[in-house]
Amino acid sequence: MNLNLERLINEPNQIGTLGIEEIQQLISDAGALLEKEPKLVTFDGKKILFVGDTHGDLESTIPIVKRFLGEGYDGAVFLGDYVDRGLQQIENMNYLLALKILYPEKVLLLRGNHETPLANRYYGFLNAVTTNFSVQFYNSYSKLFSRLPYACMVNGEILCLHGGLAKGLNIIKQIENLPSEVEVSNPVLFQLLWNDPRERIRGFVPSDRGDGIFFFGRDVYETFAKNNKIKYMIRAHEVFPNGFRWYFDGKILSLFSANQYTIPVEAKIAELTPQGDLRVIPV
Ligand SMILES: [Mn+2]
Repeated sequence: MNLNLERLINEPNQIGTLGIEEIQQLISDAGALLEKEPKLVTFDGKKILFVGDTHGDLESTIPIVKRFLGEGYDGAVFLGDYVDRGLQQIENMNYLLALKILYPEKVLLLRGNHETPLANRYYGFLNAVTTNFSVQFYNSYSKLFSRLPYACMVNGEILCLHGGLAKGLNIIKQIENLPSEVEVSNPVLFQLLWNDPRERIRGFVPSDRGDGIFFFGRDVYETFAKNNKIKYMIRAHEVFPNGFRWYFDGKILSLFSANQYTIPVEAKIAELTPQGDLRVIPV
């Protein structure tokens, strides 16, 4: 069996017609690629697209991918949270896996806190996969999720990750040694996927998201950025009605890229322009 990936990307309505064997092939081909990727990916390019949470909203992912393919981008960094909550979680994930397999060097899929069984048990993906396929099949996805990279350094100065900085993370290279866990137990990894920045706090403050999750203040970010020579951080994980927020006077860009969500959102993505600016773009 040979999937026509190009056709799949160009005719997204095909993605909902895939059978279990075809999806298994997507998972295994993407898994083989991800197994070779480091947990901290380095990526260089002049024109790069950044995408926040899509949460099963294939209707938002399609125009984003179309833009990526049509406008001469050197790469696209997806910041995690592809599944849970939305109407087409399986389709959204499979569509992005097909894109990754077609453009393995240009497309980067980072892990979000929703690429874990902990989130999938409560927010819909486990249910979607078991209803349509089986519990065993869900395990193929969760194993794949454990292989996703945790962060990306773009042009040596833009740090991309899903959630935020973590207690105990001082040097960016530490991310390289974080484990590939299906159930996330490493506290630094857990916080990378779950933490959020906050403007008017100092240090780390417990988050209302749950145990072991923290808000981090500007002081935490500035120390980390100085020690690791980071110019910007781009992350996702938080929803805003207008789809984005700049934290700490333009140092951290937070993106949310699903138009259809539990609240109305004007979804946004961002691009690094060849001039070196970060530009926020509507989806
Ligand atoms: Mn998230």
